[in-house]
Amino acid sequence: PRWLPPPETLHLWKEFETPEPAEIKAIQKSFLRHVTKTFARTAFNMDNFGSYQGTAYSLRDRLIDKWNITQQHHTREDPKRVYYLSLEFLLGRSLDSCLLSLGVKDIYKKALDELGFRLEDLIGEEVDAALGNGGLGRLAACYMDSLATLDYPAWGYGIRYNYGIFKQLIVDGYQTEFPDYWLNFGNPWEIERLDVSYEVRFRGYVNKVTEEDGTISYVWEGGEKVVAVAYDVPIPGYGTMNTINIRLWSAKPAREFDFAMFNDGNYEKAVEEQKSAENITSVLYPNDNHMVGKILRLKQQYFFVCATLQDAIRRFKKTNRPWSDFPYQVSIQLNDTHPTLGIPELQRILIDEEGLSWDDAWDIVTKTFSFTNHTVLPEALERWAVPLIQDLLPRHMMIIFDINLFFLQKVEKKFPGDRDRLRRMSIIEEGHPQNVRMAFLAIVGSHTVNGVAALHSNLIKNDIFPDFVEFYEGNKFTNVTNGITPRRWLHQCNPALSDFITQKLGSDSWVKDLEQLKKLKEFADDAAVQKQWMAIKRQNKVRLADYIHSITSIQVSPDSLFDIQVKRIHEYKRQFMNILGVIHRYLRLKKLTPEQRAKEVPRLVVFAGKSAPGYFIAKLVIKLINSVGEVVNNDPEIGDILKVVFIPNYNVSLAEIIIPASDISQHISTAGTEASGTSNMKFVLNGGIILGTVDGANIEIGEEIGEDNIFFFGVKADEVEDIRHLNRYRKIEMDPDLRNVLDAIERGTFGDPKIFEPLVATLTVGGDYYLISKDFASYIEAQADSDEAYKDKVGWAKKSILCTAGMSKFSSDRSINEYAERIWKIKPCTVPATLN
Ligand code: OX2
Repeated sequence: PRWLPPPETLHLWKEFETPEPAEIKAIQKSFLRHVTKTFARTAFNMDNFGSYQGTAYSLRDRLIDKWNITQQHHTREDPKRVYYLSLEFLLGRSLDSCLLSLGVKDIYKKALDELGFRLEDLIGEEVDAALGNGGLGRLAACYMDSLATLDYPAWGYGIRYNYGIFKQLIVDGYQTEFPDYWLNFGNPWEIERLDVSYEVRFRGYVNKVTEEDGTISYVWEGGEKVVAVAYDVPIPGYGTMNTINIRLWSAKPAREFDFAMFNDGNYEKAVEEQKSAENITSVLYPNDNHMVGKILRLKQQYFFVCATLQDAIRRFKKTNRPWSDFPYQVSIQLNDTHPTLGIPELQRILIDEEGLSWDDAWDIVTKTFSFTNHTVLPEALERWAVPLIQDLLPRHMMIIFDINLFFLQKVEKKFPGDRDRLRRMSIIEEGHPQNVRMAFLAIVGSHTVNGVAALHSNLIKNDIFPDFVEFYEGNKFTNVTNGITPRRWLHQCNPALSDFITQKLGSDSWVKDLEQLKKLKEFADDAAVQKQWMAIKRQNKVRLADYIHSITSIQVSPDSLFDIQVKRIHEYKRQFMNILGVIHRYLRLKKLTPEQRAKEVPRLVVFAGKSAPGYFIAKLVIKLINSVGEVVNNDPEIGDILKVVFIPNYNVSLAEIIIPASDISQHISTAGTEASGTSNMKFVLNGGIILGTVDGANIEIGEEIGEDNIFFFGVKADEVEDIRHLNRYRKIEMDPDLRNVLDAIERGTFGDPKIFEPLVATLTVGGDYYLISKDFASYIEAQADSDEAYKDKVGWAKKSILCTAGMSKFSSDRSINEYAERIWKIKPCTVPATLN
């Protein structure tokens, strides 16, 4: 029976459930209470970390108040909810963003100031929550911010990895990896929910049961069980009550301890079992855009969807609605194919546990799920070996086979006798072993499939899933161009520019309504605004220069052009082409007289990004960048005219320093390979100019800000296949400038050339799959154009203003509203300040 409070005590609860007033004295009291009582510190035993903890816990109380009211309000209203399922959430730090969302940053600053602490110092004490690899995980974090801010009743679901993405150190120019044990000092931003837990089964066997009336059912039994425990991360909307939840699952052993085993003297085995359960959520797989078929990863995926669906179903069942209501109460978004096992899992629950017919169950499933594809790279498309799934999830494998059978029957009906089409469209790929094509399963089990930028959504339709487009007659496939949250990626990371924009627009309403930025266009030619605008840019460059100096001891000039490429290191993103371009520039500079050199635009080229630990070629690119930097930065003839810096351990917090400081940022993927990109949006929002290919969201950014304000180069996506084909069948004509650059490497200009042989070979004997040679001349030309443009200070300032002014479309608020209206069919549910 449920516990109910004695009515005469209700007022006591009320007092604690009502958010505290944001007053200096109240803030100081809650800060000191946490510092002394929660963390057992005193006035004479304090440091910045202690005050970070006290501040975070004080803020956490405010978050929880809002979060509780939100949850109670949603329970009362019971709106349709969206569940955003993602194996990655790259949240970064929370303190600053929470202070801003709750509108209490200034008052906290004052309160702390009076106590002798500087808020800026505390903010730097927080470790990043880095439960993601790159764009995909950060997108999920931006979407949570927008869902909360726009008052949507939404939940994020993910895994609470004990180790986030590894820490990158550069040793002798090479990437080395260190574990990111981010929970070591506690995590103020989560609430452990030992009361919310579910069992998850693996392996075992499937029992076929024939009922008296002859119907057949299946029961999945035996095997081993682990428990999923919930950890809740509140996400406050900006300037609203709505505070949504990311529920992260952590694996625990099902039984506290196997005492039978223990008593048999098998202590070690009993402990081992304990460990193997916890292993499931131990570590984030550090691959971006690349699939590795490890069994532990498959376990993570099932563990995650199994716990999540039990949680969603428990919430649905509270209101005693019929199952047919489920898709009208629940929408589930799959962030890539990683959570696709949710499709057979829901089907299994509905038929095996809830007793629905296959058809009724499948109708519910396909009305509930929708799927976002984030890549066209073949090595990133998930395929799991049938025997692996059969062993780990025997009942799911049966269900996947049945889903496939019924699906192919429909294909056969629509295209009779087309054997090759059936082979192409089968969810099961023939081979030794057979494989499950997870994207096909996700498409068949979803009502809507979207790509993440216009070009990418077209490539999905025309190049990677054309048979499915034909089969579903164009329905099902759509585009939702990615977006970024303007809260973190302008208001928080660039406070000077944010204040200036607010001043010029006369209001800060742009923070929640990015359409307002369009009004900045009026100021593009205003000399005073231009001056102030570029002064802010310079401040941000000084901040980055200081950071670079503190980390690498390299002195860079804030008066040079800051040319930045920061993202995961990947061949398709072509950091290799960038550094080859740098070498080309260096060789050219070396041929100039000192007088000629003095007329050049000084340039700082910044790289940052992690390589997957097992990605040999990507790691060599890092080494080459550092070797080139070593030579160039120490060449007295070159001085400030060219500097090359690799900043180690790129993460969200570093991005917040780097992005506002760019003059140019590079987004130079081979056309058709970068689905969208999202850092391109962040740079331009901060008044940086893109030098990039006609790829991903670069194209739409160009449309919005105007082609005069972006440096495009390179072949178009529809030319790539033909060029690759030719490259395979004839000797590649190496661009002569590129040949020179490779000669310099091979001469040993940047150290032992043997080291770089495998890298150089990708361009020569390797067939240059990413078309670096083909694009090299136009890349160099675009770089020269950017030098010329930078000399015109007024013209550049105008471009920069027009960049920011044109970015309205790329707010994640716009993306989320599109998903909500067109795909999830959910409406905002405004949470009142207090409940009565
Ligand atoms: C990334 C894509 O590579 C990137 O282009 C996109 O902007 C981002 O997802 C968010 O949509 N893993 N990471 C991605 O795709 C996959 C798969």
